Amino acid sequence: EDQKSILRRASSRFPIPPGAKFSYGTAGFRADALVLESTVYRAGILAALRSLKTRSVTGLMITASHNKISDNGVKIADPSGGMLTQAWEPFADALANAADSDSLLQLIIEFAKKESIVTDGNCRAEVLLGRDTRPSGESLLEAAKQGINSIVGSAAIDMGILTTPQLHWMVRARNKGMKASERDYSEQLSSSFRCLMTLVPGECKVKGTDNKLVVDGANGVGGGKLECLMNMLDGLVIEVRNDGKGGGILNEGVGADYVQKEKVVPQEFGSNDVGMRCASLDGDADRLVYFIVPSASSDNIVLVDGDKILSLFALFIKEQLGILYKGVHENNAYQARLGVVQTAYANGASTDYLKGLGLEVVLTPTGVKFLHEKAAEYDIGIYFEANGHGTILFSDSFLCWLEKRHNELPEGSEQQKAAVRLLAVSKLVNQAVGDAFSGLLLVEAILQNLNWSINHWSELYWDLPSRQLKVKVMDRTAVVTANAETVAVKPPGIQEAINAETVKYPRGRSFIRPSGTEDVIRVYAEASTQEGADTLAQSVAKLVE
Ligand code: NG1
Ligand code: ZN
Repeated sequence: EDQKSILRRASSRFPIPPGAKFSYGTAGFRADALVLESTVYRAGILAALRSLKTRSVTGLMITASHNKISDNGVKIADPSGGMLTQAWEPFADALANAADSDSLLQLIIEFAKKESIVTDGNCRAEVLLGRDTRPSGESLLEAAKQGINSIVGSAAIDMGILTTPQLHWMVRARNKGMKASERDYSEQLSSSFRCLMTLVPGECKVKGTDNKLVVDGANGVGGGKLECLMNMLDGLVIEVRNDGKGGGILNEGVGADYVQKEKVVPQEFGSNDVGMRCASLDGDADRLVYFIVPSASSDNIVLVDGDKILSLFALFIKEQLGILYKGVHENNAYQARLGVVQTAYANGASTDYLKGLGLEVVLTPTGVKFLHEKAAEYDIGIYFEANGHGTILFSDSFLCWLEKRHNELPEGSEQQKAAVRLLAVSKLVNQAVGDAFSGLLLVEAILQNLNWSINHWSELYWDLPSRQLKVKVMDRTAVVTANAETVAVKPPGIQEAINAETVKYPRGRSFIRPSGTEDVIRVYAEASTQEGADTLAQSVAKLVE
């Protein structure tokens, strides 16, 4: 059977639901799982074509992250392990929205021609598949496989139930010729974590259960996976709750998104946890926030968000670089460019703090693809969204220099230890995407290295009070933004109106933008008081309605 008839036959089994309109958005396609089969089938085709084009392994992940359990979604991992190249997003949209088998076929033929992709079976495509714990995942995975198999010469390799960052890590590892199983992932994380822990200054203060970390697994894939990883770690006691085995519902009253947005304790946490170090993962474990339960009498938490994780990482890395370069003449050392990347959602106090450390801070639009791309311009690029998605990227040239430097430095010297720590961080931290596990292990290792409590960390700076609202609108594309989403250029006049509201509040700041994952306009406001932030957000929301 030839390529055309295979595609025509297979695609006719996955008709697009009437009236559906899909958009690749901030993080792939997302919708109610019931309408997603055709989209996932077509994403399978896309992943196979991308693999053929790049002559590398690509990935396809089925997840809707922090969204409700009845939703699902699909995203493609590029050969680097990062997000699908933005250049292919219009094709992704066109594929997902093709009205029938004929127009789908036509699109594929034209695109393949334009990109010089040959589907004669001589070139092999390989796509790694992963899914989270959503019940709809199994049938959607089948649709993805059929999509991949619709491209002649393609192989779909099912890696099973995984966290999103595990799948991305595997794609990257495969293309680097490294071993790429889940076991290999766990070994890399646990061995680099152990390395950082052996360099904790002074005697090891470990670690009765009084120093334990309590983790909210969002009733998603992360809880169970973390329990496996835990068995390979020393010097860290973790108790996992909401691991999905106790009957709780995915992302309902639990998880990093809930904790960060609502700022209240997740389910299964409460008065017994007062003062403990707590952390929350999201449904597919690519986001991480920490929190403290300050008192038994209320549901409120002290949130230690992505901005503060970023600040801890930046501070630690800057300190290690300082030790490494001590006494070295500028001309003799590789001058590592350290950069910090945030979005407009970063709390203003965090940006002030980071700039106060003398760091270069840049803003990009929302969405990991933008932050990641920017961070990759530095030798050490640290990026985080306030919601807890982020990582640290190291350039090959810097790592190469660091390896060399490490071998030259006197054995056991402070300088060499700094080099070892930086090398360990580069292995611990997922280089493909934000990863709650590597983030968590790095936070824990740094707190140990600095001998800091979570309270000390939390008090690095005080967050400005903030408020986020969403406004349902007829057409969210009516809002167009510029300058990393800090300014609304359309509809005309709205930015002036926002400015007029904002100046009424000390330390006021506010912006609007269309969501890339939901059909809403998001409103963000911060001010010197919570009441100020709340009323500012409300008045800006009124302008949008
Ligand atoms: P949208 O819906 O575009 O705001 C949300 C998050 C992003 C990112 C994506 C993907 C906020 C304000 N936005 O995007 O940061 O995580 O989902 O999951 O949290
Ligand atoms: Zn997620």
